[in-house]
Amino acid sequence: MSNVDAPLVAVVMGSKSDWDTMRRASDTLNEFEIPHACRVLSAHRTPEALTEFLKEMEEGGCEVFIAGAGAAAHLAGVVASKSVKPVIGVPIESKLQGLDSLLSTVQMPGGIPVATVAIGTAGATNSALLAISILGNSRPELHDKIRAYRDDRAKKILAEELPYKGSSGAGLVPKK
Ligand code: C2R
Repeated sequence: MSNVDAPLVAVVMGSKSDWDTMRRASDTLNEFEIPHACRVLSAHRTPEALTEFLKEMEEGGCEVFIAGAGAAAHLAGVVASKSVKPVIGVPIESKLQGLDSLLSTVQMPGGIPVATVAIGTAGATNSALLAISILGNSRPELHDKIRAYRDDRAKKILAEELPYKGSSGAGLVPKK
């Protein structure tokens, strides 16, 4: 999946089974109108195709890579080994609740960094926000959009109502 403009962000994932998580990254990039590409590619299963894709993306002007993988998750580390662009790793939930994915992604030995976000959908969304924040260093309008996104979320939170009403300070009582 890719959109028509040259991708500024490339999202790779180790398996199609990761898409339900990684689509949150794509959705967020779409919300900010960031041209991006999404591909299933694996460091273990398709190493040559991964190398080719990374080269193609870099040559096309891609500025940030996002890599989502589960279990023995080498994908983000391998992407980082092949590019000096920022690489953001998303640990995918697994049979071990994603702890294996998290540790394999976050514990890069010194020298080749992977910026690792939270396990699962929160991490996928945040990977896109972080990528947009990086792109915004040379595109101030994107930082403005991030501020607007945060303001919007803050307004929604402040408008939330719980099914309880505060009492005169003694605690919370159920709403009538
Ligand atoms: P399947 O569902 O296809 O069996 O994949 C994928 O990211 C997925 O979460 C199970 C899990 O294997 C992961 N996978 C990796 C890599 N390639 C696939 N961790 C890799 O290169 O790191």
